[in-house]
Amino acid sequence: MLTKKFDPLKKKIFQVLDHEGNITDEKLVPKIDDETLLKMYKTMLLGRVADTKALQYQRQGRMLTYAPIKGQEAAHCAPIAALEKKDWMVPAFREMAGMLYKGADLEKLYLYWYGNEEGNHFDEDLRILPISVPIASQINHGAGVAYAAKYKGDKEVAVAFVGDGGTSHGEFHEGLNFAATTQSPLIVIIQNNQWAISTPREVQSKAQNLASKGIGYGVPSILVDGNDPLAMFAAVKEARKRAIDGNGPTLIEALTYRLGPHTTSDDPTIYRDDKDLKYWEKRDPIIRFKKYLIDKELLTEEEDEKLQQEYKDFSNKTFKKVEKTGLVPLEDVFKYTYKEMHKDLKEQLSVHKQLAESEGK
Ligand SMILES: Cc1ncc(C[n+]2csc(CCOP(=O)(O)OP(=O)(O)O)c2C)c(N)n1
Ligand SMILES: [Mg+2]
Repeated sequence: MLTKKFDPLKKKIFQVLDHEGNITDEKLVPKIDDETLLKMYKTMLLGRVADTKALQYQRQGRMLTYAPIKGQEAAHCAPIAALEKKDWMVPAFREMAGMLYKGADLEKLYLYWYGNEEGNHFDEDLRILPISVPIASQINHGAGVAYAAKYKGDKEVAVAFVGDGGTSHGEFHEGLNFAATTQSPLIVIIQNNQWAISTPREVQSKAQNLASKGIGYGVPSILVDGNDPLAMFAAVKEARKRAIDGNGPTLIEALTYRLGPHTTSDDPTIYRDDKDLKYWEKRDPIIRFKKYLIDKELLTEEEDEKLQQEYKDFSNKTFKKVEKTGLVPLEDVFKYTYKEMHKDLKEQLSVHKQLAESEGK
């Protein structure tokens, strides 16, 4: 059992591919058919290209705001590849490649970051909960969904995502404890990108690693190289089996790195050492996975270049479609945050209207 073999209290980290994309131990390689391997890679690559493009659109003043995923594609896409269609995804806000893998359209995802909540409403069949910005809310939501599945006797699991910073939040602990005591089929993935905005991981928590936080709740826990798609896939497959067999939740810490800014409002050059960035750029999950697939003769450099161009064109075409919908009126932000506008919101709306009038808008 991986959670026993790689004990987070002994600081062991589970890895299948080394930093260059070579297999560390053949026995650890999970069984994944070629079609799935290629789908995983292509979705991670689409995520990377669509992400780079989104940053550009925002800088051009065409997109409201955006939270980049660069560097974290394996940490959140490989877990989704290890699920069944009927399983639930409970995203935070930095899981675009995973959402694409689960079947969300890029158009919807761009629409959301364009500022339209319609982009956060997915077909029910996809079983993707809305993007949820309140930190660690995903763990309570996920625990609830998982408990419901158990209550109904449905053989399905929920996978909830949280950041390293989110593990300091109450809801992380409440949700994990609830799932443990009810033995609900929940898999929690901590995308430890080593920053909570500008707060580094070492300042965030004195725990030796974040996976160890599950031990206190009696939850099998594992620290995984989050830039290794094969290791992430294997860890989630095992966790899924445990959950389906009625043995409750698993906590997986995916050790990764946020190569970009926190959001488009952030400037990491102020607080981040360039040396760290260079170190992690060499451990890029896409480069590693590409090397593995080329060695396996499932992909060539030429095919990869073609895919990149295809995804650039697709992203541009998709975003142009989104722009045609036009920005939602700012008034909607005040009107639809709650069912009824309360006093403060009414006041804020009237200030907004006065300002808009004085600016001749
Ligand atoms: C409950 C709550 N408090 C504060 C915030 C503001 N906030 C947005 S992102 C963030 C940091 C999150 O860091 P982490 O959990 O590591 O996730 P990451 O952004 O690195 O993916 C904070 C504090 C929030 N969204 N929700
Ligand atoms: Mg973080």
